[in-house]
Parts: sequence; structure tokens; C-alpha cells
Amino acid sequence: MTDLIAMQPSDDIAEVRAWIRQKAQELGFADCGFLSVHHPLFAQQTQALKQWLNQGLNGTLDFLHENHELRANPHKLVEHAKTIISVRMDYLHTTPTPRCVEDNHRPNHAIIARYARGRDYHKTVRQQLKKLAIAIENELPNWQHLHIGADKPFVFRPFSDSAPIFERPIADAAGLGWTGKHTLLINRQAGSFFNLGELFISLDLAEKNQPHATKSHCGSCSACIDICPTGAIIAPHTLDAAACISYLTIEHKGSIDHKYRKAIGNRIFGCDDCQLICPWNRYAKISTVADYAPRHGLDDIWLLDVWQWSEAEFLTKTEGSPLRRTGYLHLLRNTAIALGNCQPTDRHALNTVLNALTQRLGDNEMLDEHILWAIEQLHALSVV
Ligand code: B12
Ligand code: SF4
Ligand code: SF4
Repeated sequence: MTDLIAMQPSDDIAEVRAWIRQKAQELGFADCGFLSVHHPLFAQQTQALKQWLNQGLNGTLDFLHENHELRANPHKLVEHAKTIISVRMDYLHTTPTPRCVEDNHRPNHAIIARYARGRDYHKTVRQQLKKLAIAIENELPNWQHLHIGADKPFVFRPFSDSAPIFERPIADAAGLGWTGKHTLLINRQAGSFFNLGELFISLDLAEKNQPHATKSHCGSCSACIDICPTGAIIAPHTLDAAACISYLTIEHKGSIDHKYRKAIGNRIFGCDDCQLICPWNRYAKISTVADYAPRHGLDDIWLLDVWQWSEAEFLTKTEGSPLRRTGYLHLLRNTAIALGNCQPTDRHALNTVLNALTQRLGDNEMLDEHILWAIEQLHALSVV
């Protein structure tokens, strides 16, 4: 009997967590987990991050050198926060063919990474997290009797790739999945095509004695390492970001090194290859969130169409989209490389591409260099 009474509070807290999970799912999140802001993973990850940076694997991602103190102490990011609610949101609109880099089958199409075809996830995830926080706040009167801080002023802050936070390790320790050899989080029931977010709250809801990481189910598989076009996964769980097509096409400014240009293929914004080949993505789920639906046909667009966008069209078609990040000039740079890798079906198609490329010469020195590279590649083709 005494034992049952002692059990009562944690059962009640489990119910609070279940209520929040249910609400999160109603708001479009596939799942959520709860982690203390004082979890030991933060100190450990800060050391691992520093080692990774010391190897120079971050390219020009200089922001990763900053705010180590906040990364190691997330409670300093949001005063009075006690728990991090880690969430994941599926983003696929259609199910890709399992274990197949189907993007390679459309060499004349522009490939935009699947997360980036609709509205910017930074906005969507944070907007829904804010709704979750307000729903929790409204429920506080019902939780006053629990010793979780429901009687104190409620503090919250939503994040999604918007602050120095170890998002993937947090989700891993909160039980949302394990870290695959490609360094992304994988969920056993839903693969890896999802975004992560965090809601910091002042309620004390974290489960005690949580492990640092979820059990891995990669086994002896190395498909992601083998398929990566640029060899960016230099060892299991270690990415040379500077060699990753996602980095090269989104984050890297200026000229792209010749050694990567063929490997980039038709990808003009991001890359999904290591996820497309991953056997766990046969369980990938379609998103329930309308914001991720592709806009302006960005899931099925010809390279030449993107190439012919004016700057005004670029601004219209990328409004509220992650594509804005790369900017007009760099999207053209990426598209020039992709056109250099395209496969015209006949001489007429080849001439059309060559003419289109030539027409943009003279606008920008950096772009010219990529156009000339593309023209050289196309001249080397034997098209009848
Ligand atoms: C910087 C960054 C990038 C960089 C570097 C990626 C990287 N893997 O580090 C670039 C631009 C290349 C990139 C690309 C992509 N990104 Co990104 N990126 C981030 C960001 C902002 C920070 C990640 C970070 O801290 N990297 C630094 C390294 C050191 O961290 P790490 O991978 O965690 O490395 C640790 C492991 O190696 C670990 N480790 C070492 N040994 C071992 C051994 C074991 C067993 C384990 C478990 C761990 C481990 O220690 C390291 C140090 O912490 C996060 C958002 C965030 N704030 O967290 C999104 C984030 C990771 N990206 C995301 C996405 C979707 C992508 C892309 C798929 C986009 C695309 N389609 O083009 C690609 C995937 C490329 C890839 N294979 O990782 C999602 C991932 C969602 C998921 N399912 O996991 C995130 C979480 C953004 C979000 N909120 O949704 N990204
Ligand atoms: S996103 Fe593409 S380039 Fe980057 S690690 Fe994965 S397969 Fe390699
Ligand atoms: S492709 Fe294989 S090794 Fe890579 S993340 Fe998926 S299961 Fe793990």
C-alpha cells in the first residue's frame, strides 16, 4: 500500500507527459520526448564538437565555434527552464522508392532536398511549438497539485535550428531515435525524413536517469557511407561538412571546388542521398502538416526552368521557403553545375542548354567560371 502511494506522483507526471504528447501529435508532431536541461550529454557533446572543429571538418560554418558555454549549459539559454521537450516533424510529401537514389533517374530535373520544397521548417516547427506551449499553459490549473512547478509563472521558448542547441543528441537522449552512421537521427518506425525542434519549459517533467543515447539499429550496414557522392561521411558518425553537398549547395559562398562538381549531379539545394539509401526509410511517413507541401512545383522542376528564373521570379517562388538562404546568385551557380551534369537526349536539346548557359555569361565573374565549366562538360558529351 505504502509503495502504491509513493508511486502516485510519478504516475501523475507520466500522465502529464502523455497529455503533452497527445497535444503535440494533434499539432502535427510525430512524437516528443522530455529531457532535463541539466542532462550530462551537454558537457560530453561540447567536448565532441570541439574535437570535430579541431579537425577542421566544419568548412566555413563558423557559428559552430561560438556559444560553447550556452551549448554546454542550455539552462542559461532560457532562464528558469527545467525541461526540454524534443519534437520531430515528418516532412515527406511523397514516399520515395526504398533503398534507391531515385533523384539520379531524373538528370535533367533540378533536385531540391525534400525538407525544402514547401514552407521553411524553422517557421513551421516554431509556430506549432508555440501553440503547444499555450495549450500547456492553459492546462496548468489542473496540474497545481503536482510538484512540477505548475504553480509558478510559466516560461517557455520554442526553437528549431535557431539557437546553439545540440538538437540531434537531445532527440537521441530523449528517445526519439538513434544517430545513424550518416549523423542524422533515425526512428525505428519512421526513418529519418523529419525535422527536429525543442520547446524549453519551466515545468519539471524530465524522466530521471535517462541514457545518453538510444540503442543503434544500424548494425553492419554502411549504405550511407558507400553511396555518398562526395565521400563526406569519412567514418561512421563523422561528417566532413565541407565535403557534403548540402553544405556546398546551401552554405558555401563563392566558387565550388572542381573536385565536387561532377558528384553534385543535379542537386541544386541540399542532398538526400544518404537518407534515400537508408533501409530504415522504407518506414518513412508522409507529413500531416500542410506547410511542407511543395510550392511552385519545386518537387518536379526542370533545370532549365530554374536557370531561366529572373531574380524577381526567384524572390516570388522562394518566399517563406528555405531556398532563400542560398540567394539568387548561388542558386544559379548550383544550377550551372547541374546543367553541366545534365543528359540532353538529342543534339537539339544539347544546343538549347548550351544557348541558355551562354546567354547568362558576363553577369558575374564567379558565375561565369561555373558556366564555362558546364559548357566544357557538355561539349565533351557524345550526343547524336
Ligand atoms: C551544421 C548542420 C549541418 C551541416 C553539418 C551536418 C552535420 N552532420 O554536422 C550541413 C550543412 C552539412 C548539414 C546538412 C544536413 N542537415 Co543539418 N544541421 C546542422 C545543425 C545546424 C548543427 C549540427 C551540428 O551541431 N553539427 C556539428 C557536428 C559535430 O555534430 P554531430 O553530427 O551531432 O556530431 C557529433 C557526432 O559525430 C558525435 N559522435 C561522434 N562519434 C559518435 C559515435 C556515436 C555512436 C554517436 C551516436 C555519435 C557520435 O559527436 C559529434 C559531436 O557532437 C543542425 C541543427 C542543430 N542546431 O543541431 C542541423 C540538422 C542536424 N540538419 C538537419 C538536416 C535535415 C540536414 C540535411 C538532411 C539537409 C539536406 N537534405 O540537405 C543534411 C544532412 C547531411 C548529413 N549527413 O548530416 C536536421 C536533422 C534531422 C534528423 N533527422 O536528424 C537538423 C537537426 C536540423 C533540424 N532542426 O531539423 N547540416
Ligand atoms: S547529404 Fe549527400 S553529400 Fe551530404 S553526407 Fe549525405 S549523401 Fe553525402
Ligand atoms: S544507411 Fe545503414 S548505416 Fe547508414 S544510417 Fe541507415 S542503417 Fe545506418
